[in-house]
Amino acid sequence: MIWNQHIECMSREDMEALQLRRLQEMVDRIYYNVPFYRRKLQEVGFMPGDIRHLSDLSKLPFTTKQDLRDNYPFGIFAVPMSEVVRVHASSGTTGKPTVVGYSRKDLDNWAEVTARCLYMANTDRQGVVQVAYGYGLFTGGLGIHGGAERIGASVIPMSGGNTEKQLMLMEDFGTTLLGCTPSYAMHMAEVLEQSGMDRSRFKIKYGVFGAEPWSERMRKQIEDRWQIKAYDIYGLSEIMGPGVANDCDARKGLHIHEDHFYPEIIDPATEEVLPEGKKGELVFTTFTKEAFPLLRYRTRDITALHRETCDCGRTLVRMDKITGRTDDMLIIRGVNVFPTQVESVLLEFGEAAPHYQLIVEREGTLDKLTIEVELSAALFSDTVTGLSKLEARIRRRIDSVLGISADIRLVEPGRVPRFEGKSKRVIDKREI
Ligand code: DLL
Repeated sequence: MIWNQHIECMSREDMEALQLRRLQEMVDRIYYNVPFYRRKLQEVGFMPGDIRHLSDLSKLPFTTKQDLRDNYPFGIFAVPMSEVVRVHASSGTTGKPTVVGYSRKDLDNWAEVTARCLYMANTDRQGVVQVAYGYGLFTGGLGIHGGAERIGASVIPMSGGNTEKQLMLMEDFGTTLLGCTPSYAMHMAEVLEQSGMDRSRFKIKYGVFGAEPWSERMRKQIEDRWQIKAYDIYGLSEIMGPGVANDCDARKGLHIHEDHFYPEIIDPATEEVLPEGKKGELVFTTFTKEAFPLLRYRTRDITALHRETCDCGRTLVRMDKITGRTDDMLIIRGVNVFPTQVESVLLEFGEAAPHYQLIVEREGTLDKLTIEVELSAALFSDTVTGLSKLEARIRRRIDSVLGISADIRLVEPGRVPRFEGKSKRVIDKREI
């Protein structure tokens, strides 16, 4: 199902013409309306009217998270507060949050792109959408909510947590699509299995999961345990919130709504733009945002782009499933690893539950990784020899697939924390 055939299946030529026009308007707007950007653009000798090709974008400066912090709270807004109808914020681990603003038109465009995502996940006005992303300053809840209302589905605005009630209403209200983080979907599946409720009484068929990296193996586990189709939804508050991209039934990456958000991939070290298909840091320029436009925002997310037409018929550029963020990457004795790579190896073992945490410590000048892996309930009663054999098998597999040595600590079911929102997989004791 395609929500906006005209845009989502537009020829590359027409899309690029639209993007160029929108980029020219956007750069002019920030030049005249945002002193922060005027300064930045003047520093590189840019004059309004200088954008003649899309590739001219690569001459313009980046925006970083630090720029947003330096201009806290509303310093980069491009419209007066009387035009701002909503603010959201992402809670950083330290200090002040990153604040983002929306005009009425921005909310309208947000609902449009999120509607496209829900259509990709086979949900239309017949759908009953249970939103178990957090409502509040986090963009997840209200973002999905807006898209679901736009398509005319029936929305159940649950927010995160209260798992038993989520399940009860899911059964009673006939939810067909669930939106939440993949880690919470996993936790809900677990509570459902333990509750003795009858899965056949549920109508759920689809899920849109995101807000954190998750592996293909985690997707398989969620699909098997829930007996649903799980779609990957991506976004970040700085650019809009959920709905920047979503995957379709072809599962060949996530379609980016590039008529609103223009992606580039750069080498994070040299800041050079990389060619199609090469992995690097994802950078976004917003074309249509009025209240909080961003020029070449460095997301720190790592992916690659693909522009050939998808099997689903959409021509929208696709990005690979995000494997991690530049700031999530662990360097264990010189080897780079992302938590999702560890997750993928652990889930090869049927005996391991999909709950784990990575503990990184420093011993002298070397980093030491301990992986806490939760056992499935069935295996927990195994003999000590059985368990130490499993531990050795996991250690060898981590070593051979990822090239790192890690201590494996098998723990009893329920020991690793569960999450209602974004999960915390890494405990980095090196910073303490
Ligand atoms: O997490 C927005 C969102 C809400 C997306 C609900 C999807 C669903 P932030 O809190 O600003 O916004 O966090 C954004 O989360 O830069 C990625 O690192 C990560 N992220 C979001 N979606 C995915 C995904 C929301 N599908 C940051 N896969 C982003 C991997 C994701 N990482």
